[in-house]
Amino acid sequence: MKGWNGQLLRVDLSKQKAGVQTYDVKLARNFLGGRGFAVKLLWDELRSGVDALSPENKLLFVAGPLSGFLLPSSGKLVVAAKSPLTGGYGDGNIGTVLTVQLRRAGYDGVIIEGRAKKPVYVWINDGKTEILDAGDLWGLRSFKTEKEIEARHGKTVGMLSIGPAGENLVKFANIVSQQGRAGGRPGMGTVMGSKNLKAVAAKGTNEVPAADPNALKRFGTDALREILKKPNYKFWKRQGTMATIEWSQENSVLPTNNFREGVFDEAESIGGFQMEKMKVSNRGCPNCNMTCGNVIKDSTNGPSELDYENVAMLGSNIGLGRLKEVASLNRLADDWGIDTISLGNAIGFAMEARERKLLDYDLEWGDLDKAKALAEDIVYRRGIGNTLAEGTKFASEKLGGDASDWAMHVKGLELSGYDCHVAPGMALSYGTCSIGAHHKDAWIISWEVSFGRESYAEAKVDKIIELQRIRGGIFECLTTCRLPWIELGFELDWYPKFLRAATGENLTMHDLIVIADRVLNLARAFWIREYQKRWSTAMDNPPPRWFKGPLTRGPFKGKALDREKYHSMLQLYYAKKGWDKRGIPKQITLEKLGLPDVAQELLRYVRLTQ
Ligand code: PTT
Ligand code: SF4
Repeated sequence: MKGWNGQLLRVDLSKQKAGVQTYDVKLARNFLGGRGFAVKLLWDELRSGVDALSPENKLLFVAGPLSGFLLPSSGKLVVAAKSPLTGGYGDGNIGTVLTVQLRRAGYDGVIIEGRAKKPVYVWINDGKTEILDAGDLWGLRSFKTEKEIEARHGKTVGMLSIGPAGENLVKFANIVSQQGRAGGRPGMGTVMGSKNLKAVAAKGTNEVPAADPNALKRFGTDALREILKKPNYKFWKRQGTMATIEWSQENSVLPTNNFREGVFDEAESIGGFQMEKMKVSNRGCPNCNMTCGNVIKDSTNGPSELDYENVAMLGSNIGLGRLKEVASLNRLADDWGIDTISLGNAIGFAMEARERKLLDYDLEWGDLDKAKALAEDIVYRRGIGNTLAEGTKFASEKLGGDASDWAMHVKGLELSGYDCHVAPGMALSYGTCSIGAHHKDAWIISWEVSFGRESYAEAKVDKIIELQRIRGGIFECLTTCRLPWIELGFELDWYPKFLRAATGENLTMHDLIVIADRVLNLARAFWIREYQKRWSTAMDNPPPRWFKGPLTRGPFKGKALDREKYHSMLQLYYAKKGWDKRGIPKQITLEKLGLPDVAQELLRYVRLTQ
């Protein structure tokens, strides 16, 4: 095999053993890599109903066939497991040197299984893998952990680690790398913590085999040059995703006070231009010339790397309008290894609960010290923090009353940063994303705003399906960053060319779309197998707030989503996907995608429509 190493590393922490597993070219052709491999392996190797925090769950780190080559923005890695937050399929995409080192060590992925008796970390040094004692690292925050591991194994190693949130099994703990890259929103850091695994580090010294190394080199050089020429490149380097703050405010989708509103009075002071005044450097993922991490200095906690989601969720959504303060909370979140999006939701939810007198805790919109104190209580599971550490859905059920109406999640995963009171397409995208409420699979909002905000037209359903295939399918399987394409217009037809030079496989865009459909349907099947008779179309609904509680401010004052029209869109979406009225893939759909065995297994749990 070329492009793919054809090898996975399997590490059994219970048995303290690591072994190499080869895989078939069929897996590569049918599932490509990254999310594709992750979904397939989790489907094949987990039993239905497995406890996500038990040794039986598996944690996967999977690269794609372009990772490790000098191709644009190719330093990303999928981290996946059954999610302890949602009970369904969970993954995230993290930029990390580990991807490059892992591939150079000869692996396309690592499967972590079992649970170590005491804290450990895994050290992969080319062909040799050791499971080492991490007793002295346990309890450390993630930045310190990285420094310690670098001191042991050298500055060039690639590494992923968890902080105290993962250790304390906070359900939305994520995994951190390079002091500011973080991924695995649906509790991938929690699964790591449940396995007593503090970190994974790797170093590899081999070349990843390519089918046509000369062509690959040429394409890489040309593509990187092409990116530099894109008209938006200079502005992107200045602001990265932070420009979205001003855009969201202008379009009334900036999450404000627990998604109650879409405009925030202090948006300007947390926006991209304000950030530029404070920025000290750019950081990024390996093999990327777009380096979008905006570093600003926070005098209390050290440098903080700002992205749109971090600032929207830890800023406007909790009423905090001073960028320096947002940065300080963001830096802490990275150091604790907790997802900023879910944290911003949990804090916003608690602030609203306190306002409604459902919660007795000293909190106020926009008060940094109180927000920090609550965040720390969540990370260390103290008092109400212990309840919120289980996720906003759980906390709302515990608080009772109408709290579930304004607990902002889909399937248990808290919403990322777009208010959808007047964005039915984006609401449907959240409703049908394969991990819960995340914009990863279909960020339709910018297209939707220009197409017609209030429309529930079929064109929106088509656009969502198209985006889910490209973003949630192709990019997640390749594990390359999608931002060159979305933000700068870097053309999609580069990718089949890269793939051909790397792997020798002649995969057309159409072939890639079929793979995407296979992967997305298998992810859906995973959810159905977990939820079985508990599955219903309500799982694909956005939070009730967007239907019931119209905006009270801004250009769309008085507007909210229409429940009936949303449901018609959802049914149309199902029909176009080849799913039945319950949102379950039809038998024929699975068979057409080469998944007849999946259909047979699903039949054990639910009735399938022909
Ligand atoms: C991603 C989610 C996002 S999406 C952001 S900011 W964004 C938040 N970042 C966090 C953070 O930082 N620290 C923290 N403690 N928690 C955080 N949670 C949030 O996680 C990220 C970039 C960004 S920045 C985006 S949109 C794109 N996402 C991609 C993707 O999903 N797939 C892909 N093929 N390419 C992508 N490119 C972009 O990558 P999750 P990163 Mg991320 C500090 O992790 O779980 O996928 O959730 O990994 O390396 O930081 O890059 O405005
Ligand atoms: Fe990483 Fe940003 Fe480059 Fe994407 S554009 S690879 S997120 S630095």
